[in-house]
Amino acid sequence: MKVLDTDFARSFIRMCNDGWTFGWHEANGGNASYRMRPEEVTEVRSGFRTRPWVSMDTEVPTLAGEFFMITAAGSHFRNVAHDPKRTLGIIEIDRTGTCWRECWGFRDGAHPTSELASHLINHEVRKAATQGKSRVIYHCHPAKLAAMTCVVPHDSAVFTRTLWAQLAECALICKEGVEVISWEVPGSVDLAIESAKAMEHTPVVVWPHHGLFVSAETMDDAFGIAHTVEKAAEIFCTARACGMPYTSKIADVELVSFSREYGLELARRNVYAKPYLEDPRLDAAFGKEPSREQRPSAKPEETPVNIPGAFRFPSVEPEAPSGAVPEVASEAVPGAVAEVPVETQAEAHPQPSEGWEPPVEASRVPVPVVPAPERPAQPERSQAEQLRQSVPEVQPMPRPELQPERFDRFAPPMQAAVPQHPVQPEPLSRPLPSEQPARPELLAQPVQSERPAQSEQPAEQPVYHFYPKPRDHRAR
Ligand code: 2HA
Ligand code: ZN
Repeated sequence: MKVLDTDFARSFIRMCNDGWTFGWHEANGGNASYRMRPEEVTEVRSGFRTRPWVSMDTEVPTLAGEFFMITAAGSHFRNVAHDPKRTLGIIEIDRTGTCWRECWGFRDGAHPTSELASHLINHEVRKAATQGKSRVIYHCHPAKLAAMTCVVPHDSAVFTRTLWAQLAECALICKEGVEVISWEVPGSVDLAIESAKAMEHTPVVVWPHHGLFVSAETMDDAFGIAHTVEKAAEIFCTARACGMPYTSKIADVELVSFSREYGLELARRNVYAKPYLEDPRLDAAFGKEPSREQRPSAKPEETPVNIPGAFRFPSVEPEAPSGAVPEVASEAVPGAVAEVPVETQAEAHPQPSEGWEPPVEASRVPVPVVPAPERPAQPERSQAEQLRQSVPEVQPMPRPELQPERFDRFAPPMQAAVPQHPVQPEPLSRPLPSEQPARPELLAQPVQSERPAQSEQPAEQPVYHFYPKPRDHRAR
Protein backbone atom coordinates (compact mmCIF):
# COMPACT_ATOMS: atom_id res chain seq x y z
CA MET A 1 0.00 0.00 0.00
CA LYS A 2 1.16 3.56 -0.67
CA VAL A 3 1.91 5.67 2.39
CA LEU A 4 -0.45 8.44 1.29
CA ASP A 5 -3.32 5.97 0.98
CA THR A 6 -3.12 4.85 4.60
CA ASP A 7 -5.46 6.08 7.32
CA PHE A 8 -2.62 7.26 9.55
CA ALA A 9 -1.06 9.38 6.78
CA ARG A 10 -4.41 10.90 5.85
CA SER A 11 -5.15 11.66 9.47
CA PHE A 12 -1.69 13.17 9.97
CA ILE A 13 -2.05 15.40 6.93
CA ARG A 14 -5.51 16.44 8.04
CA MET A 15 -4.22 17.42 11.49
CA CYS A 16 -1.49 19.56 9.89
CA ASN A 17 -3.91 21.17 7.50
CA ASP A 18 -6.50 21.85 10.19
CA GLY A 19 -3.82 23.48 12.33
CA TRP A 20 -2.89 25.69 9.40
CA THR A 21 -6.54 26.53 8.74
CA PHE A 22 -7.00 27.48 12.40
CA GLY A 23 -4.09 29.90 12.16
CA TRP A 24 -1.73 28.02 14.43
CA HIS A 25 1.14 27.59 11.96
CA GLU A 26 2.49 30.84 10.66
CA ALA A 27 5.46 30.39 8.31
CA ASN A 28 7.24 27.20 9.36
CA GLY A 29 5.78 27.29 12.88
CA GLY A 30 4.93 23.99 14.53
CA ASN A 31 5.87 20.38 14.01
CA ALA A 32 4.31 16.96 14.50
CA SER A 33 5.19 13.30 14.67
CA TYR A 34 3.38 9.97 14.80
CA ARG A 35 4.75 6.66 16.13
CA MET A 36 3.51 4.12 13.61
CA ARG A 37 1.87 0.84 14.63
CA PRO A 38 3.72 -2.33 13.58
CA GLU A 39 0.90 -3.30 11.20
CA GLU A 40 1.05 0.14 9.55
CA VAL A 41 4.78 -0.30 8.99
CA THR A 42 4.17 -3.70 7.45
CA GLU A 43 1.53 -2.21 5.16
CA VAL A 44 3.86 0.36 3.57
CA ARG A 45 7.34 -1.04 4.12
CA SER A 46 7.80 -2.23 0.53
CA GLY A 47 7.87 1.41 -0.60
CA PHE A 48 10.68 2.40 1.79
CA ARG A 49 14.15 3.38 0.62
CA THR A 50 17.34 2.87 2.60
CA ARG A 51 19.43 5.86 3.64
CA PRO A 52 22.50 6.06 5.90
CA TRP A 53 22.04 6.10 9.67
CA VAL A 54 22.43 9.47 11.36
CA SER A 55 23.56 9.44 14.97
CA MET A 56 21.72 11.50 17.56
CA ASP A 57 22.96 13.44 20.56
CA THR A 58 20.31 11.76 22.62
CA GLU A 59 19.33 8.15 23.35
CA VAL A 60 15.82 6.79 23.11
CA PRO A 61 16.27 3.10 23.86
CA THR A 62 12.56 2.42 24.40
CA LEU A 63 11.91 3.64 20.84
CA ALA A 64 14.47 1.31 19.26
CA GLY A 65 13.14 -0.18 16.02
CA GLU A 66 10.15 2.21 15.87
CA PHE A 67 9.07 4.16 12.77
CA PHE A 68 7.79 7.75 12.86
CA MET A 69 5.99 9.96 10.40
CA ILE A 70 7.32 13.45 11.08
CA THR A 71 7.21 16.95 9.59
CA ALA A 72 10.25 18.24 7.72
CA ALA A 73 12.46 21.00 9.05
CA GLY A 74 11.36 24.40 7.80
CA SER A 75 8.25 23.03 6.11
CA HIS A 76 5.12 25.12 6.20
CA PHE A 77 1.99 23.43 7.48
CA ARG A 78 0.01 25.23 4.81
CA ASN A 79 1.89 23.15 2.25
CA VAL A 80 1.53 19.76 3.90
CA ALA A 81 -1.71 18.78 2.21
CA HIS A 82 -0.42 20.05 -1.17
CA ASP A 83 3.01 18.46 -1.04
CA PRO A 84 3.16 15.78 1.63
CA LYS A 85 6.16 13.98 0.15
CA ARG A 86 8.34 17.04 0.63
CA THR A 87 6.87 18.43 3.84
CA LEU A 88 6.65 15.05 5.60
CA GLY A 89 8.74 11.92 5.86
CA ILE A 90 9.12 8.63 7.71
CA ILE A 91 12.18 7.76 9.78
CA GLU A 92 13.31 4.58 11.46
CA ILE A 93 15.15 4.40 14.82
CA ASP A 94 17.95 1.84 15.01
CA ARG A 95 18.21 -1.04 17.47
CA THR A 96 20.27 0.95 19.96
CA GLY A 97 17.99 3.96 20.00
CA THR A 98 20.87 6.29 19.13
CA CYS A 99 20.54 6.66 15.32
CA TRP A 100 17.80 7.35 12.79
CA ARG A 101 17.49 7.10 9.03
CA GLU A 102 15.06 8.31 6.41
CA CYS A 103 12.73 5.75 4.83
CA TRP A 104 10.15 7.77 2.91
CA GLY A 105 9.31 11.37 1.93
CA PHE A 106 11.65 14.32 2.62
CA ARG A 107 11.84 14.99 -1.11
CA ASP A 108 14.24 17.59 -2.51
CA GLY A 109 16.75 17.21 0.30
CA ALA A 110 14.35 17.86 3.17
CA HIS A 111 15.11 16.49 6.66
CA PRO A 112 13.14 15.84 9.85
CA THR A 113 12.18 18.82 11.99
CA SER A 114 14.88 20.44 14.07
CA GLU A 115 12.72 19.41 17.04
CA LEU A 116 13.35 15.74 16.24
CA ALA A 117 15.23 15.07 19.49
CA SER A 118 12.53 16.84 21.45
CA HIS A 119 9.84 14.76 19.77
CA LEU A 120 11.67 11.50 20.39
CA ILE A 121 12.46 12.22 24.04
CA ASN A 122 8.84 13.16 24.63
CA HIS A 123 7.53 10.14 22.73
CA GLU A 124 9.61 8.04 25.06
CA VAL A 125 8.16 9.72 28.16
CA ARG A 126 4.58 9.52 26.95
CA LYS A 127 4.94 5.94 25.74
CA ALA A 128 6.00 4.98 29.27
CA ALA A 129 3.35 7.16 30.94
CA THR A 130 0.51 5.66 28.89
CA GLN A 131 1.65 2.04 28.66
CA GLY A 132 2.40 2.45 24.99
CA LYS A 133 -0.91 4.07 23.99
CA SER A 134 0.37 7.56 23.21
CA ARG A 135 1.54 7.89 19.58
CA VAL A 136 1.25 11.52 18.53
CA ILE A 137 3.21 14.63 19.42
CA TYR A 138 1.77 17.84 18.03
CA HIS A 139 3.28 21.29 18.46
CA CYS A 140 1.38 24.40 17.37
CA HIS A 141 1.31 28.15 17.98
CA PRO A 142 -2.26 29.08 18.99
CA ALA A 143 -2.37 32.83 19.60
CA LYS A 144 -4.91 33.08 22.42
CA LEU A 145 -2.99 30.62 24.51
CA ALA A 146 0.21 32.57 23.92
CA ALA A 147 -1.70 35.72 24.91
CA MET A 148 -2.79 34.03 28.11
CA THR A 149 0.84 33.37 28.99
CA CYS A 150 1.40 37.14 28.89
CA VAL A 151 -1.20 37.62 31.62
CA VAL A 152 -1.64 34.53 33.77
CA PRO A 153 1.14 33.49 36.17
CA HIS A 154 3.20 30.59 34.90
CA ASP A 155 2.00 28.38 37.72
CA SER A 156 0.64 25.17 36.23
CA ALA A 157 -2.21 24.81 38.74
CA VAL A 158 -3.32 28.43 38.44
CA PHE A 159 -3.06 28.26 34.66
CA THR A 160 -4.99 24.99 34.51
CA ARG A 161 -7.71 26.24 36.85
CA THR A 162 -8.04 29.42 34.82
CA LEU A 163 -8.56 27.37 31.66
CA TRP A 164 -11.03 25.07 33.40
CA ALA A 165 -12.93 28.05 34.81
CA GLN A 166 -13.81 29.12 31.25
CA LEU A 167 -15.11 25.99 29.62
CA ALA A 168 -16.38 22.73 31.12
CA GLU A 169 -15.13 20.77 28.12
CA CYS A 170 -11.59 21.81 28.92
CA ALA A 171 -11.57 19.85 32.19
CA LEU A 172 -12.96 16.86 30.32
CA ILE A 173 -10.51 16.92 27.41
CA CYS A 174 -7.56 18.14 29.43
CA LYS A 175 -8.21 16.36 32.71
CA GLU A 176 -4.56 16.06 33.73
CA GLY A 177 -4.33 19.84 33.44
CA VAL A 178 -1.56 21.69 31.68
CA GLU A 179 2.03 22.09 32.76
CA VAL A 180 3.50 25.50 32.07
CA ILE A 181 7.25 25.36 31.70
CA SER A 182 9.75 28.18 31.72
CA TRP A 183 10.53 30.02 28.51
CA GLU A 184 13.25 28.20 26.60
CA VAL A 185 14.93 28.78 23.27
CA PRO A 186 12.88 27.09 20.52
CA GLY A 187 14.55 23.91 19.34
CA SER A 188 16.87 23.79 22.37
CA VAL A 189 17.74 20.76 24.46
CA ASP A 190 16.47 22.60 27.52
CA LEU A 191 13.08 22.98 25.89
CA ALA A 192 13.01 19.27 25.10
CA ILE A 193 14.00 18.29 28.63
CA GLU A 194 11.67 20.70 30.40
CA SER A 195 8.83 19.46 28.21
CA ALA A 196 9.70 15.85 28.96
CA LYS A 197 9.64 16.52 32.71
CA ALA A 198 6.22 18.06 32.30
CA MET A 199 5.01 15.24 30.08
CA GLU A 200 5.57 12.80 32.89
CA HIS A 201 2.45 14.37 34.45
CA THR A 202 0.33 15.55 31.58
CA PRO A 203 0.02 15.32 27.80
CA VAL A 204 -0.43 19.09 27.52
CA VAL A 205 2.53 21.41 27.94
CA VAL A 206 2.38 25.17 27.56
CA TRP A 207 5.47 26.87 26.20
CA PRO A 208 5.12 30.49 27.34
CA HIS A 209 5.08 33.04 24.52
CA HIS A 210 5.41 30.21 22.06
CA GLY A 211 2.72 27.55 21.91
CA LEU A 212 1.37 24.18 22.89
CA PHE A 213 3.09 20.83 22.97
CA VAL A 214 0.53 18.04 23.05
CA SER A 215 0.69 14.29 23.08
CA ALA A 216 -2.16 11.87 22.43
CA GLU A 217 -3.10 8.46 21.15
CA THR A 218 -4.53 9.65 17.84
CA MET A 219 -4.28 12.67 15.59
CA ASP A 220 -7.93 13.48 16.36
CA ASP A 221 -7.19 13.48 20.07
CA ALA A 222 -4.06 15.61 19.74
CA PHE A 223 -5.84 18.17 17.61
CA GLY A 224 -8.90 18.03 19.89
CA ILE A 225 -6.81 18.82 22.97
CA ALA A 226 -5.11 21.74 21.26
CA HIS A 227 -8.45 23.01 19.99
CA THR A 228 -10.13 22.76 23.39
CA VAL A 229 -7.30 24.45 25.27
CA GLU A 230 -7.14 27.21 22.69
CA LYS A 231 -10.91 27.67 22.89
CA ALA A 232 -10.76 28.07 26.68
CA ALA A 233 -7.93 30.57 26.18
CA GLU A 234 -10.03 32.39 23.60
CA ILE A 235 -12.94 32.66 26.03
CA PHE A 236 -10.58 33.99 28.68
CA CYS A 237 -9.11 36.59 26.33
CA THR A 238 -12.50 37.60 24.95
CA ALA A 239 -14.03 37.98 28.40
CA ARG A 240 -11.10 40.07 29.58
CA ALA A 241 -11.13 42.18 26.47
CA CYS A 242 -14.83 43.07 26.75
CA GLY A 243 -14.03 45.48 29.56
CA MET A 244 -16.21 43.96 32.27
CA PRO A 245 -14.81 42.34 35.38
CA TYR A 246 -15.14 38.61 35.69
CA THR A 247 -18.12 37.73 37.87
CA SER A 248 -18.70 34.08 37.08
CA LYS A 249 -16.65 30.98 36.68
CA ILE A 250 -17.05 27.23 36.99
CA ALA A 251 -16.85 26.89 40.77
CA ASP A 252 -14.83 24.36 42.70
CA VAL A 253 -17.87 22.33 43.78
CA GLU A 254 -19.16 22.31 40.23
CA LEU A 255 -15.84 20.98 39.02
CA VAL A 256 -15.87 18.33 41.71
CA SER A 257 -19.36 17.13 40.78
CA PHE A 258 -18.42 17.22 37.09
CA SER A 259 -15.34 15.21 37.91
CA ARG A 260 -17.44 12.64 39.82
CA GLU A 261 -20.05 12.42 37.10
CA TYR A 262 -17.49 11.73 34.39
CA GLY A 263 -14.92 9.87 36.50
CA LEU A 264 -12.28 12.43 35.61
CA GLU A 265 -10.19 12.21 38.77
CA LEU A 266 -9.09 15.82 38.50
CA ALA A 267 -6.07 16.63 40.62
CA ARG A 268 -6.92 18.53 43.80
CA ARG A 269 -4.13 21.00 43.23
CA ASN A 270 -5.77 22.01 39.97
CA VAL A 271 -9.37 22.02 41.22
CA TYR A 272 -8.62 24.17 44.25
CA ALA A 273 -6.16 26.55 42.64
CA LYS A 274 -7.51 30.06 42.33
CA PRO A 275 -8.21 30.94 38.72
CA TYR A 276 -6.62 34.13 37.56
CA LEU A 277 -9.69 35.99 36.47
CA GLU A 278 -9.51 39.52 37.72
CA ASP A 279 -7.22 42.42 37.39
CA PRO A 280 -5.76 42.60 40.90
CA ARG A 281 -7.07 46.12 41.21
CA LEU A 282 -10.59 44.98 40.44
CA ASP A 283 -10.03 42.00 42.67
CA ALA A 284 -9.29 44.39 45.48
CA ALA A 285 -12.37 46.44 44.77
CA PHE A 286 -14.65 43.41 44.71
CA GLY A 287 -13.10 41.64 47.65
CA LYS A 288 -12.47 37.93 47.47
CA GLU A 289 -14.60 36.63 44.68
CA PRO A 290 -17.34 34.47 46.18
CA SER A 291 -17.87 31.20 44.42
CA ARG A 292 -21.36 30.80 43.04
CA GLU A 293 -22.48 28.50 45.83
CA GLN A 294 -21.28 30.98 48.44
CA ARG A 295 -23.12 33.93 47.04
CA PRO A 296 -26.05 34.90 49.19
CA SER A 297 -29.38 34.41 47.48
CA ALA A 298 -27.65 33.29 44.33
CA LYS A 299 -30.76 32.15 42.51
CA PRO A 300 -32.92 35.30 42.62
CA GLU A 301 -29.94 37.59 42.05
CA GLU A 302 -28.92 35.68 38.98
CA THR A 303 -32.32 35.83 37.38
CA PRO A 304 -31.84 38.39 34.64
CA VAL A 305 -34.35 41.09 33.97
CA ASN A 306 -35.86 40.15 30.70
CA ILE A 307 -35.61 43.27 28.59
CA PRO A 308 -34.73 42.25 25.04
CA GLY A 309 -31.42 43.74 24.02
CA ALA A 310 -30.96 45.48 27.35
CA PHE A 311 -27.66 45.66 29.12
CA ARG A 312 -27.42 43.19 31.98
CA PHE A 313 -25.54 43.73 35.14
CA PRO A 314 -23.23 41.01 36.31
CA SER A 315 -24.88 38.84 38.88
CA VAL A 316 -22.45 39.46 41.72
CA GLU A 317 -23.17 42.41 43.95
CA PRO A 318 -19.86 44.18 44.53
CA GLU A 319 -19.19 44.63 48.20
CA ALA A 320 -19.40 48.19 49.47
CA PRO A 321 -16.11 49.09 51.07
CA SER A 322 -17.61 51.01 53.97
CA GLY A 323 -19.65 48.00 55.03
CA ALA A 324 -22.89 49.63 53.93
CA VAL A 325 -25.69 47.21 53.24
CA PRO A 326 -27.11 47.53 49.71
CA GLU A 327 -30.10 49.75 50.10
CA VAL A 328 -32.59 47.61 48.25
CA ALA A 329 -32.11 44.78 50.65
CA SER A 330 -32.99 46.67 53.79
CA GLU A 331 -36.69 46.74 52.99
CA ALA A 332 -36.89 43.43 51.25
CA VAL A 333 -39.15 40.63 52.34
CA PRO A 334 -37.94 37.10 51.68
CA GLY A 335 -39.33 35.83 48.42
CA ALA A 336 -40.89 39.16 47.54
CA VAL A 337 -40.89 40.47 44.01
CA ALA A 338 -40.59 44.21 43.63
CA GLU A 339 -41.98 46.07 40.72
CA VAL A 340 -39.51 48.47 39.21
CA PRO A 341 -40.44 50.79 36.40
CA VAL A 342 -38.68 49.90 33.21
CA GLU A 343 -37.76 53.51 32.61
CA THR A 344 -35.82 53.56 35.83
CA GLN A 345 -33.74 50.64 34.77
CA ALA A 346 -33.16 52.04 31.36
CA GLU A 347 -31.80 55.19 32.93
CA ALA A 348 -29.64 53.35 35.38
CA HIS A 349 -28.08 50.99 32.86
CA PRO A 350 -25.98 52.04 29.95
CA GLN A 351 -27.72 51.21 26.76
CA PRO A 352 -26.14 48.97 24.20
CA SER A 353 -26.60 51.22 21.24
CA GLU A 354 -27.78 54.64 20.19
CA GLY A 355 -31.14 53.49 18.96
CA TRP A 356 -32.07 51.37 21.96
CA GLU A 357 -35.47 52.08 23.44
CA PRO A 358 -37.09 50.47 26.46
CA PRO A 359 -40.07 48.40 25.38
CA VAL A 360 -43.28 50.41 25.76
CA GLU A 361 -45.73 47.54 25.91
CA ALA A 362 -44.36 46.27 29.24
CA SER A 363 -44.17 49.24 31.54
CA ARG A 364 -43.28 47.26 34.63
CA VAL A 365 -41.03 44.29 34.87
CA PRO A 366 -40.81 42.08 37.95
CA VAL A 367 -37.39 42.12 39.53
CA PRO A 368 -36.60 39.52 42.16
CA VAL A 369 -35.64 41.14 45.41
CA VAL A 370 -33.96 39.31 48.22
CA PRO A 371 -33.27 40.06 51.85
CA ALA A 372 -29.92 41.45 52.85
CA PRO A 373 -27.37 38.84 53.78
CA GLU A 374 -26.64 38.79 57.49
CA ARG A 375 -23.47 40.72 58.06
CA PRO A 376 -21.50 39.72 61.12
CA ALA A 377 -20.54 42.67 63.30
CA GLN A 378 -17.11 43.79 62.24
CA PRO A 379 -14.58 45.62 64.38
CA GLU A 380 -13.61 49.07 63.18
CA ARG A 381 -10.96 48.75 60.51
CA SER A 382 -9.37 51.26 58.25
CA GLN A 383 -10.25 51.09 54.58
CA ALA A 384 -6.71 50.15 53.76
CA GLU A 385 -6.84 47.30 56.26
CA GLN A 386 -10.17 46.06 54.90
CA LEU A 387 -8.84 46.17 51.39
CA ARG A 388 -5.69 44.33 52.33
CA GLN A 389 -7.66 41.58 54.04
CA SER A 390 -9.98 41.21 51.08
CA VAL A 391 -7.23 40.52 48.57
CA PRO A 392 -6.56 36.82 48.22
CA GLU A 393 -2.98 35.71 48.13
CA VAL A 394 -1.87 33.45 45.31
CA GLN A 395 -0.34 30.60 47.21
CA PRO A 396 2.09 28.27 45.47
CA MET A 397 0.36 24.95 45.19
CA PRO A 398 1.93 22.05 47.04
CA ARG A 399 3.41 19.61 44.53
CA PRO A 400 4.02 16.45 46.52
CA GLU A 401 4.31 14.31 43.41
CA LEU A 402 7.27 16.27 42.08
CA GLN A 403 10.72 15.30 43.20
CA PRO A 404 12.54 18.56 43.97
CA GLU A 405 15.97 17.27 43.08
CA ARG A 406 14.79 16.33 39.60
CA PHE A 407 12.63 19.36 39.11
CA ASP A 408 14.62 21.95 40.97
CA ARG A 409 13.95 24.41 38.19
CA PHE A 410 10.27 24.22 39.04
CA ALA A 411 9.85 24.16 42.76
CA PRO A 412 11.38 27.08 44.70
CA PRO A 413 11.77 29.54 41.81
CA MET A 414 8.14 29.01 40.88
CA GLN A 415 7.05 30.59 44.16
CA ALA A 416 9.02 33.67 43.32
CA ALA A 417 7.81 33.67 39.76
CA VAL A 418 4.13 33.75 40.70
CA PRO A 419 3.25 37.39 41.15
CA GLN A 420 1.45 38.03 44.42
CA HIS A 421 -1.56 40.22 44.09
CA PRO A 422 -0.46 43.62 45.29
CA VAL A 423 -2.12 44.63 48.51
CA GLN A 424 -2.57 48.16 47.33
CA PRO A 425 -3.46 48.82 43.74
CA GLU A 426 -1.01 50.89 41.79
CA PRO A 427 -2.15 54.38 40.93
CA LEU A 428 -3.48 54.22 37.43
CA SER A 429 -1.70 55.75 34.53
CA ARG A 430 -4.64 55.06 32.25
CA PRO A 431 -8.28 54.37 33.01
CA LEU A 432 -9.47 50.89 33.72
CA PRO A 433 -12.51 49.65 31.87
CA SER A 434 -14.40 50.20 35.11
CA GLU A 435 -14.01 53.95 34.72
CA GLN A 436 -15.48 53.97 31.30
CA PRO A 437 -19.16 54.60 30.65
CA ALA A 438 -19.90 50.88 30.36
CA ARG A 439 -19.57 50.60 34.16
CA PRO A 440 -20.82 53.81 35.72
CA GLU A 441 -21.32 52.03 39.06
CA LEU A 442 -17.58 51.75 39.53
CA LEU A 443 -15.66 54.90 40.23
CA ALA A 444 -11.98 55.29 40.86
CA GLN A 445 -11.57 57.74 43.68
CA PRO A 446 -8.21 58.79 45.02
CA VAL A 447 -8.05 58.69 48.81
CA GLN A 448 -5.23 59.35 51.19
CA SER A 449 -3.19 56.32 51.95
CA GLU A 450 -3.97 54.81 55.33
CA ARG A 451 -1.27 52.23 55.15
CA PRO A 452 0.88 51.86 58.23
CA ALA A 453 4.43 53.21 58.28
CA GLN A 454 6.04 49.87 57.35
CA SER A 455 4.17 49.92 54.04
CA GLU A 456 6.32 49.58 50.92
CA GLN A 457 4.19 52.25 49.29
CA PRO A 458 5.18 55.87 49.92
CA ALA A 459 2.63 57.47 52.23
CA GLU A 460 2.13 60.52 50.04
CA GLN A 461 1.20 58.50 46.99
CA PRO A 462 -2.58 58.45 46.46
CA VAL A 463 -4.20 55.05 46.59
CA TYR A 464 -7.09 54.35 44.29
CA HIS A 465 -10.06 52.40 45.48
CA PHE A 466 -12.79 51.31 43.18
CA TYR A 467 -16.02 52.11 44.83
CA PRO A 468 -19.09 50.28 43.72
CA LYS A 469 -21.80 52.88 43.72
CA PRO A 470 -25.23 51.66 44.79
CA ARG A 471 -27.33 50.67 41.86
CA ASP A 472 -29.50 53.67 41.17
CA HIS A 473 -32.58 51.76 40.19
CA ARG A 474 -32.51 49.88 43.47
CA ALA A 475 -31.88 52.93 45.61
CA ARG A 476 -35.09 54.50 44.49
O1 2HA B 1 9.37 24.19 13.90
O2 2HA B 1 7.64 25.81 15.88
O3 2HA B 1 9.28 25.62 17.89
C1 2HA B 1 9.19 25.52 14.19
C2 2HA B 1 8.78 25.67 15.60
C3 2HA B 1 9.82 25.59 16.63
ZN1 ZN C 1 7.16 26.37 17.85
